[in-house]
Amino acid sequence: MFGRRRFLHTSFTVSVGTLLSNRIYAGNEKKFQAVKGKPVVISTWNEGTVANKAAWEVLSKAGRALDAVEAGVKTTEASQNCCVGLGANPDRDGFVTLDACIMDEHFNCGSVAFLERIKHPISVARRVMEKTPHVMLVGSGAQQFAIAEGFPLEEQKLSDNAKKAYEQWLKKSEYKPIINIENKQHGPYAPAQFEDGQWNHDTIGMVAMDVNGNLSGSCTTSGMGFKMRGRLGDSPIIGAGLYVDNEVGAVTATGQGEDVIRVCGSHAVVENMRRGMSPELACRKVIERIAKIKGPKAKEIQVAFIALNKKGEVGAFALQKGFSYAVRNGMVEELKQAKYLI
Ligand code: SD4
Repeated sequence: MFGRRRFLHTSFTVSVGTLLSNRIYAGNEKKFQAVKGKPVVISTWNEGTVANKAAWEVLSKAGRALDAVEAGVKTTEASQNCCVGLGANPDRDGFVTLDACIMDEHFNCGSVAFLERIKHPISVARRVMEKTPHVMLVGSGAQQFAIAEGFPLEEQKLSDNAKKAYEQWLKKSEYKPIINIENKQHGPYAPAQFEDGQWNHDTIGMVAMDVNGNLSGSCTTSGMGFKMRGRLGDSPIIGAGLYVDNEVGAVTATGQGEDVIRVCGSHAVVENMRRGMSPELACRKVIERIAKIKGPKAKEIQVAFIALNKKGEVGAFALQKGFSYAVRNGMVEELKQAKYLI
């Protein structure tokens, strides 16, 4: 499925405006004539390519960015994925708990966290935004709201993949519920990186600009695999895992949520763009700040940001090697490897 996409090994800021200004898209969406810098969608990790397709269905028909970012990440929530949706890895007590947030072009935002047994947390987050006077609902309250809104309560059950991974983790972590709380080596968190080199996360964050130039973003995750029960990362927190300012740009984050939260990561990247930085530089500056704060411990974690500015330029930057992000607009559909610091 990735065969027809171009894999670039170096990342650079893509001026979508430049790419599109002279060109009419002549692929499957023949009817759609892309205009300067828009529409465009970017999202985190390899799964982003699939999610972008669903978002593009909306954007290419002149739909709203908000609808695109919801539709896009719903595909990941519905897929078998280690780190998004009900098929994902559980917390250390064996329960899948989901976090998500969404933000539109008017600073409207909605979020759910520590949500169990609901297949599409991103859509519940949108309902929180649209139907309540609140921004965040968590835990059983969020679940209760979801049920009242007609979302089915799914079975309390791990996917086959998650069950295997959990059993494996229990063995390797020498899991001891109480002692591990104080055990810095094995708990309360699972390692940020597994022995095979894979990062212990793969959240999907997506930001998009529609044909009218409006920005929106979404972010959805099961959080760190084998996390402490009740733990929340950055993903459901507006300003940390996601931020949208329709005059400036939209940003989302992935990686070790604790370290994104402490610098209000996505908001900080947007503010850098407000001061005139390109999306990539704006991401880089916040990654550098995290690296400075962490010192030598920065080597133990991964954090990455993707950003889109009002001109339709996109960029990304990661702390470590191995972060990919997917870009889609009227002429580009590709998975890119982000530049990194360490
Ligand atoms: C979290 N930021 O819960 C999420 C995890 C993640 O890629 O993004 N993984 O901390």
